[in-house]
Amino acid sequence: MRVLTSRRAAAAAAALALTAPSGATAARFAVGLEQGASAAAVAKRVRETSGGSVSILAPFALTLEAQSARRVARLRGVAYVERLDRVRRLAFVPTDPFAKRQWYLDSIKAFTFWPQLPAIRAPVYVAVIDSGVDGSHPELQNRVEDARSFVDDFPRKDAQGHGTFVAGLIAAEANNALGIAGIGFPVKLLVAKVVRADGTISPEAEAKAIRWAVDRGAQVINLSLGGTRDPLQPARDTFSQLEASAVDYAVKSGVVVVAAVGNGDQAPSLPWTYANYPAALPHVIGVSALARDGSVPAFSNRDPIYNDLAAPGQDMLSTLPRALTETRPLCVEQGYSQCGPKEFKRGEGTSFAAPLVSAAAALMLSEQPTLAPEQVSLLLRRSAADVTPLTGCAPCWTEHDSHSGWGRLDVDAAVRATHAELPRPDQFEPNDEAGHRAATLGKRQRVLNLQATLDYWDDRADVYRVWLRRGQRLSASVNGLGLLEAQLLLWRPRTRVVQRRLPATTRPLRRSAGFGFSQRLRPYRAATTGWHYLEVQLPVPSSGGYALTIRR
Ligand SMILES: [Ca+2]
Ligand SMILES: [Ca+2]
Ligand SMILES: [Ca+2]
Ligand SMILES: [Ca+2]
Repeated sequence: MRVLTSRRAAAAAAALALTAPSGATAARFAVGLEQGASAAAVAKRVRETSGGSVSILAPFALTLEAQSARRVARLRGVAYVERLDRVRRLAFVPTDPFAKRQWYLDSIKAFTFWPQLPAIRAPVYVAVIDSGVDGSHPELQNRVEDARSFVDDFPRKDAQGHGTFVAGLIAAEANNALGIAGIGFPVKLLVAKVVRADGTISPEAEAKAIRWAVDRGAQVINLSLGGTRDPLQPARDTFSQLEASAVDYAVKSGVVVVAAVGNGDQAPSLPWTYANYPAALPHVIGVSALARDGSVPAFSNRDPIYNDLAAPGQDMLSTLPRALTETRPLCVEQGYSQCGPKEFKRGEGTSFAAPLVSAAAALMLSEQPTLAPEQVSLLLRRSAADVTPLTGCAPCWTEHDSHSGWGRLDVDAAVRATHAELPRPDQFEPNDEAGHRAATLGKRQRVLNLQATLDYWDDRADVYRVWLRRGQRLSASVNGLGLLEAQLLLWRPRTRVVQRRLPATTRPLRRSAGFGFSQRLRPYRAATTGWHYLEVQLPVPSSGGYALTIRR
């Protein structure tokens, strides 16, 4: 063991020596050889011309270390000359004139993954369900694939400006020598207008818009909107079953749903300790805001569970409809938020944090189009940069916290993660409730073995419909594979609600016994014939796969 350790130390010392600069100005080059050229003969000519040191790398190239490789490219037998000592992963830097003022681009490493703006293979469709988008805006006119209004107004008009601001963050044309750079360069927008003139949104319009976006081929849905959640005061809790069903429809269709956790200035008190709906629904990626100094602003709602990650949401710069900025005719940057009304001038809110995550999800799907929503969500959370007191947020503790979720969005790490080992998808999602929302299992097989996943923050329950005849016995066991301490609950036929039930109204027929990673449901003899519901539930913070066995 000692030998190994000292050899490693020696190797480390050698590596350090190699990375130290050898001569102040010497640079390294690759010199490509023309087909059929003699490597030795070309090496001699290169050495004489440059005065540097040359070695043969392979039959097709030489390496040259010299002050300069000027004139080498013109030598007989040389195909090309290329510098070798450049950083391989140069970040693409957008040339848009306001890009330097988009401080959030660096903070989330928006373009680090790409050495230059890549050619777009296939577009990724992102739905912006909002106040409409100014369809004539020069930064957005080529990015809007389709638009539909679910209120009494035109979808490509945006009198309020919110939707155009959100759309610009996601998809403003990058590298067009104009204005800002949107992050999602492969994105085509599906614009669904749902905000009424008074600024409110009906759950019907939202649900119709989600359905339209899914059917129209959206791969990501951005919801920079929401309503208050208050589990302690049901009277002011705005849970909507319709909204939950619409989100289920999207998740079932493989669509990533991103929502702002909401701003406390619309809540009963500030800061507010619960994420808004729809961010607080399972499978929805809830996004909180970060300030430029790394803190989480007071307006950004806290939530110990449904706050998934944080992204910049203060001092934001984006596109605005010209009709809005024209009210300030002396402002030169027409069509951008710095010329907008007060509320957009230095745009802030979780509304503007969520679109950065939507764009990141689109970039991940551009790399790996087959990713399931729960894979995108888990990769985004796992690759986030932890927000702690050291990064500027005094009340944010290590790893997940109620202020910043899993931390700051890191686009580079998230996109890289799509090329590494992927988390297991769950083919039964969404199956978070009893009734029609449960996953139906085959009626006939006596023994059912299946594998699925649970996640305390995003998918706390999987519910399966299991057919039992009167008198038939059922037993089950769940194995959390060393990670999950899952429980089993069996519910009687015609149960509709198990997650949001009032505790006194319904009780399970059986609960599993045991502690740890393996739990068993002792045999139950059915009192009536019908679809029973077997729920696998995760009461403690963890995430991973499980194996479920059902015998009847
Ligand atoms: Ca631009
Ligand atoms: Ca943290
Ligand atoms: Ca699941
Ligand atoms: Ca589930």
